[in-house]
Amino acid sequence: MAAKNDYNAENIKVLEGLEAVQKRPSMYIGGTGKDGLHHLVYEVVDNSVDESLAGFCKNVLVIINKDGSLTVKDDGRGIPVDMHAQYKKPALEIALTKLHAGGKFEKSAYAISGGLHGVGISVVNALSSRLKAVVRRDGKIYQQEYSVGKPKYAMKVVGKAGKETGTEINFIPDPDIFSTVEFDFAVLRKRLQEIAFLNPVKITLEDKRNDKKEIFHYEGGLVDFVQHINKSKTVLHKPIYFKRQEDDTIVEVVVQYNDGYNESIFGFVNIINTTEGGTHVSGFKTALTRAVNDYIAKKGLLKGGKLSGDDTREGLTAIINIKMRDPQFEGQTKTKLGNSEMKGIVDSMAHLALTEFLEENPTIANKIAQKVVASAKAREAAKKARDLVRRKNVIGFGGLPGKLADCSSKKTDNTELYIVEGDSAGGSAKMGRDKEFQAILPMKGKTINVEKANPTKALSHEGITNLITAIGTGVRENFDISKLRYGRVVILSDADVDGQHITTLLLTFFYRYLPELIENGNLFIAVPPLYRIRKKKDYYVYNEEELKKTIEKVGKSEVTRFKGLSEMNPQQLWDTTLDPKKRILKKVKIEDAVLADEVFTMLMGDVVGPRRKFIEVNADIAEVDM
Ligand code: 0RA
Repeated sequence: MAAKNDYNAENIKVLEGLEAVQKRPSMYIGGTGKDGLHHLVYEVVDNSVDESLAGFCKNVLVIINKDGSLTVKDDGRGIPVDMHAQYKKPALEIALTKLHAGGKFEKSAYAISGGLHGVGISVVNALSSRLKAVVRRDGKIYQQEYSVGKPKYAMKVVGKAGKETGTEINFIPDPDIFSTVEFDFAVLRKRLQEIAFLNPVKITLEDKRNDKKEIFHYEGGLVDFVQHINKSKTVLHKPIYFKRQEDDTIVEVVVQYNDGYNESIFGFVNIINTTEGGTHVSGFKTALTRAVNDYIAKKGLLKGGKLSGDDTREGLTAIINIKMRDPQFEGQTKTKLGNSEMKGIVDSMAHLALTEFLEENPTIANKIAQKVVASAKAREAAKKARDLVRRKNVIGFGGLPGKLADCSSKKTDNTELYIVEGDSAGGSAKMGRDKEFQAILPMKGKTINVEKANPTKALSHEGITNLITAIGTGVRENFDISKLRYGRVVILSDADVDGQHITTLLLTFFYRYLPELIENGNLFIAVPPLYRIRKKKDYYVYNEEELKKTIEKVGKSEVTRFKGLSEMNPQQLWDTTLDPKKRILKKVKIEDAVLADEVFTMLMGDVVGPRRKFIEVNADIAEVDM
């Protein structure tokens, strides 16, 4: 018999039917939009991955079918089909039609599960207009179909399975529940690749709508993952990898420095991407700071001085992957690990492993030492440069930059800072704004590309210092959200390629120096209109489609294309981009830190190959500005 036989039909704790899920789907899958829809897929895939972690499944196939359904097929042991003594129903039917309270029903069979993830396949069934389960076990093929969670017939044997085992779930999400029922290849691709990096399983994603197919299988696990993240960077050494286990907790870490200036640390807990960090990440940071400082002190490499945590993380890419029981998730998006014991566990494990590694690998250790000592020296120089610029910049009032037209309200909640491209548009914006709550900071020309400049240079750039001073929070290690001077920071640039370039440069700066501002939801991009249509009154439109529609509606009319913000007078600027009642603001979010880091490095960094490839692949979707 299988070793983990504590799961069988009798052991399932049955609590309630699926009505609760149908009544409040968001409680179980987070929402009923695009995210919730794809959550259904992860829910099924997670079960297959759990089966692979238990050592019984090697392949998972995910197929987006032409009929709008999705199939997840694995080669695990197959969901059990034996009869439940009390319910007189096969375990398969119970697994699919009853909600198993207290997280996963098979909790004792599987060490890990966390967050929303792991609520069970029955939730998927409840939210599917149709679902078909096929199980291959004991030489037979069993099958049952369901409609909005209810069996259409009793489980039946439909054929012989030979030696083959596994579970196959095919479902159509319920269009009465979801606002969209169209699966997105790119969304699934991203998450499935991440799962494959973190688990020893081969995942194939197939899209039958257009015959696309991708296979994710990484024998190297975390080492492959860090190389994938660093592929557009010049790395200093081969990845440093270690894995340690203590009771039920598995800590797996990979570290690789590159010649850049950015810090990229990614944390995962039970395969959940902890974008908000948490105790595992802070434990790792403490360990790294200590281990590197100890090494440098021992070798006498930084006389008298000590490295700050930031020094030891310049040019660092690290992934911390934790598997543990009962993770507590906190934070705005419930992606911050809260278990306090984890800080100490990761700290001591990582400190020991890193110290050992540095001792045993002097060549790599010296490269890292040189890198971090150089960054400590540069940081010291940057601080001096910053102090100098700050002094130059102080023109009377509270050290604010002279170019800033501040607002009169001091209430951070409803105040706004507009960063405006060009002095002339800045001038119009100063006149057109509502002085009470809107501040204007004009940005002359293109700001510096911080992806290519070291922190000393970046932080002594005048535009950047003005911006930092106006925002008030400080950057990186000095960042303090309580000092934020405006509730919204809005980038406003022209609707042309130059404007987009300026926006990208600013976004790069915010992402690298003030990511907390983005995470906190304070950063926005204003959308300027493309055309003005004049017919009795003025209409402003923001894209070609709107232009066509408006002309159709109002008849022949005078159409002007705005070339840049500077062509608008203060009133027009107010009407189109400043007035909270009419303007369009896009909120900047970091949905996927791994991807964001990759894209910024690729687009703004200095390795040309991947950028060329990106441009080739995306050329046909880019808008060309004439
Ligand atoms: C509980 C026990 C056993 C397998 C599974 C669950 C299982 C569930 C799913 C869902 C999708 N794929 C899956 N594969 C396996 C094994 C019981 C035994 O054979 O001893």
